[in-house]
Amino acid sequence: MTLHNQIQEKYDAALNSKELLFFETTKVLKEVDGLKFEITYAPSLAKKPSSDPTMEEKKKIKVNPFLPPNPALFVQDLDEHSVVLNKFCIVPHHIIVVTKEFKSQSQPLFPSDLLAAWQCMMTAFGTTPALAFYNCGPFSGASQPHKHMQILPLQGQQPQPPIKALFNQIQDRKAGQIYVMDKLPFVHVITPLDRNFIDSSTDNEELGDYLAQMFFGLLDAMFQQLRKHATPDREISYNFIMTDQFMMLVPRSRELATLVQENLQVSINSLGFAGMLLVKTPEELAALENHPDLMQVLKDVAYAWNPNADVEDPMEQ
Ligand code: B4P
Repeated sequence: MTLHNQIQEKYDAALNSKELLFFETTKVLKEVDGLKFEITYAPSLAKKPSSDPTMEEKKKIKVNPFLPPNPALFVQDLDEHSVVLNKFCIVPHHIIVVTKEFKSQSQPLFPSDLLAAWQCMMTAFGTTPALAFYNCGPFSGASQPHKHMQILPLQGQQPQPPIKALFNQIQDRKAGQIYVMDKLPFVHVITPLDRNFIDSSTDNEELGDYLAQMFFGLLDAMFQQLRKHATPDREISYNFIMTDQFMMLVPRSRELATLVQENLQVSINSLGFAGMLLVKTPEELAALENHPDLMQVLKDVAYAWNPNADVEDPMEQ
């Protein structure tokens, strides 16, 4: 049976047995600087038990939902990873690719991680495009300290994440080159992937090595940008986004964005930097809908891009 079919079967069974909780949502689109942000409002998610404790408290409680995964949510074993259904999902068939052995969510992604994520992204949802993401480190929006990547099918009106519109504006982009996008007011790096190489590769080791080469090149560039634009005073957390076209990294300064006027805080994970924001209360929804500049919300939890840091930055587009 294909991974796609296994996910569908397992999802239906887990939903029926209530081992998997699906939360109804409504969406609001809000355009800022060419980025059509998608704000997802999931009111019943506010009642999810695991959304209460902080990551530190969870570490103390020492409940690891991925070791072992709940059999009702387990889909398939890969070499070093297991594919598991997301217990708390707002997008049907959302999967999590977890390491079989405990590894830290503060580690970078290695060839086997990236290969597993890529292969799942390509096969888990049939022809529906997908987005992979990794919330790395304590300020990244991650709630589980066991290493896991997440993969979402991109259904509905937008078959690509909103950030793709800005990626498309990079002139004469070349696979493997690292770019920054001048509409984003925070430190980030993005690189197009070489689909000709990937699609012609028949060797998993070669493919994993290629993806890791792109990832570590990007990580190195992210640290270079960070050194130029900020003076981080804490361990570096970051968000990673991968589609079938590109990889992107954003270093994080904090997990919660403060919506000052409303005196509210919202948690932002990697999806926020793909242009997909999640809110759980009407107050949070109103605050984001009425916010004069959603880019500032992202900047608040990232590191500000200093336009004077290096005017001749060769990466700038
Ligand atoms: P993390 O990387 O640690 O954290 P997260 O994705 O930010 O989700 P969080 O746990 O903070 O939940 P939130 O209410 O913000 O990922 C942990 C993953 O493990 C999550 O996917 C979690 O649901 C899952 N999980 C926890 N316990 C589990 C168990 N026992 N078995 C299996 N899986 C378990 O967000 C809820 C969900 O909505 C998350 O999946 C989140 O990624 C997703 N989401 C957030 N923003 C979204 C958006 N804009 N669009 C679509 N989905 C979005």
